[in-house]
Amino acid sequence: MNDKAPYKGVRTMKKLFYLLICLTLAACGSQKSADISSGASKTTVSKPTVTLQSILSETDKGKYVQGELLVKFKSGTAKASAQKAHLIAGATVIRSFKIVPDVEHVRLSKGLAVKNAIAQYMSNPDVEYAEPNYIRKIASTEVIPSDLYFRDQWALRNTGQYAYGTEGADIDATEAWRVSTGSYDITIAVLDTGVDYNHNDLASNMWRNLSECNGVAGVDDDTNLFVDDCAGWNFVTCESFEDFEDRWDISFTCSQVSTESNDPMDENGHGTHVAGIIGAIGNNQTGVAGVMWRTHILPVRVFNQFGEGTDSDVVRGIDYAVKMGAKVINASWGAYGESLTLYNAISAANSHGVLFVAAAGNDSNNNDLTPYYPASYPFGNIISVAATDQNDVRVPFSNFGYTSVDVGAPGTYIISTVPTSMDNGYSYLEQDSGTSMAAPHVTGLAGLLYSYYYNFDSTQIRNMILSYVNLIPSLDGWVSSRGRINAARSMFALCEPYDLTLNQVSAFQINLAWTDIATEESNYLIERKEEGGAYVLVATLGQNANSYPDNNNFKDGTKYYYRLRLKNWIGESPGVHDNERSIITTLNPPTHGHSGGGGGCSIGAKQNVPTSFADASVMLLPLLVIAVLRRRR
Ligand SMILES: [Ca+2]
Ligand SMILES: [Ca+2]
Ligand SMILES: [Ca+2]
Ligand SMILES: [Ca+2]
Repeated sequence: MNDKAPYKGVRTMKKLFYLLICLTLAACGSQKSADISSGASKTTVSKPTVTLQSILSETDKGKYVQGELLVKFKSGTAKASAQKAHLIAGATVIRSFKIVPDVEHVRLSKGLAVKNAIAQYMSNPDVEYAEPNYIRKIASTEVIPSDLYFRDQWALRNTGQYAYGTEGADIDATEAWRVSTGSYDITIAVLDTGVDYNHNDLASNMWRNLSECNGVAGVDDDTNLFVDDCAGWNFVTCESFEDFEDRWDISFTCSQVSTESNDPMDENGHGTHVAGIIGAIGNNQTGVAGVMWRTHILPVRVFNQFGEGTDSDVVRGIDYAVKMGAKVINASWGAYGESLTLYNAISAANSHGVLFVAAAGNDSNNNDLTPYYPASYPFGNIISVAATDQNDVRVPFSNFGYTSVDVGAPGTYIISTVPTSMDNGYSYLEQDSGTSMAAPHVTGLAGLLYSYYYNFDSTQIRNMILSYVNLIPSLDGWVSSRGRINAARSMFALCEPYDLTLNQVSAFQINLAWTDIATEESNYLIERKEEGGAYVLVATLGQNANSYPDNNNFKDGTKYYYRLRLKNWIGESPGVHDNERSIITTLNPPTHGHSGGGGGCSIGAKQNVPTSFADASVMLLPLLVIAVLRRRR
């Protein structure tokens, strides 16, 4: 008896121990199956429970063919019963499938909505399910927005769809949008005829001075010396110029004096068209898509209803744009005659790091010989833009200049927003086409680049645009970069990998692996930090690197972060937060074939923190039981 009691106790303990081990394994096993079912490589899949509700809720998510269904009858359903079901729905069978027996592809009677037909079939006890014939498409490397007129925006994606265009003669916007579609943090000033800030394809992308919009009328709430400047500012002091011809000369006077105001509404159309090219709301099933789908456009009205303005008004506008934090100023205008005041204003914008994108002009002029201003000022922040057409040919009337014009961009047959009062809000605005429409494509790209390479200055953004163009013959010798902008080449130049994985293989090594998607890097920079610490550079690799074994004396149970940055002569990528990964180290990381964890329940790489933590605590349970057992003995 004396011997038996402790023996029985130990046996109970052992039972408890095995039970816990089993529970542990079960926990790991369930974790594993949960991981697999959420991943791509499904092995065994339990059949989804089909209800009318589950089918209808799926129906709302996809595109499908009107007037068709795929109907599955329960196996063993008599052919006559199936035919009767079709008869009730007024449907005819198009075909059936060998690989999925009992499924029939049916055509519905005219006017019967797919959802109603599904409900009808699902009420039949012989029917296992009835579902829409969904439309799928090839997995694409492009991002195609839903905007109604996007198909006409050849400048962004040219499939030869417009005016006998050439497929591929575009700025590759749909590929660039894989990296970024813009950011509300980027303010773009449109110095122009104003902008229709109420346009429904622009409104939510318009800059707002919130302290004024929510402030007191008549009071300069943000003390920027402009009272009630909620939506921008109108600097125009002359609404109409009149010319007087005398014997020797033509002189101009203002025939309709106006006073500046807090209303930058566009009365011409030009400014709204420019704004839409830069930043019409993208993917909203409405109108057009801007190069930036989201941004903040600051309307600075410096040109009157006839598209004319003076340097004195323009300079005030530049001052305002700089003061209100614009990253880029779009100047789709200019003239001959060098103004020192305009020179000084753009020089000041340059010293504030503001990029100045200027139209090269529309007079077939060589700007190297006869400068056109502001495009021809020699500042490092100016990008001077010539116009190309839908066949990647320089527009004949576009100004050029091998030293003074920088780059080409699409400028003809450009559909964009105009004030809602004109042409129902969208127009090609052919009377203004050319470099006026080319410049905002470059401005939009600058904004797109700023939204990803947020650490870059105006010189670096300018270099990213001018260095990664598509060389085109009709610009060779005509503009300094010899090419037309390419948004994808610029955006992907130093693009950080999105799929970094970490795998601890020993106490001294963590392996890093990723896909190299950057196209213009000279080096990869591997950076590591401990939780709460600062990143340190641990290695510099060459171009196209995609893995790295990080050897280090890792601390046990410590969270390490990694990120990859890329660099070349232009600069170093920012270290985008989304691309950062972390791992918690373990003293004895599981090696391949290790059985202790059971059921492939491994700790470490590719798992999120809570999962790792849960696994760790579950695995500690048996140790705890052993400890208890030993103490009892
Ligand atoms: Ca103010
Ligand atoms: Ca106010
Ligand atoms: Ca739109
Ligand atoms: Ca690469």
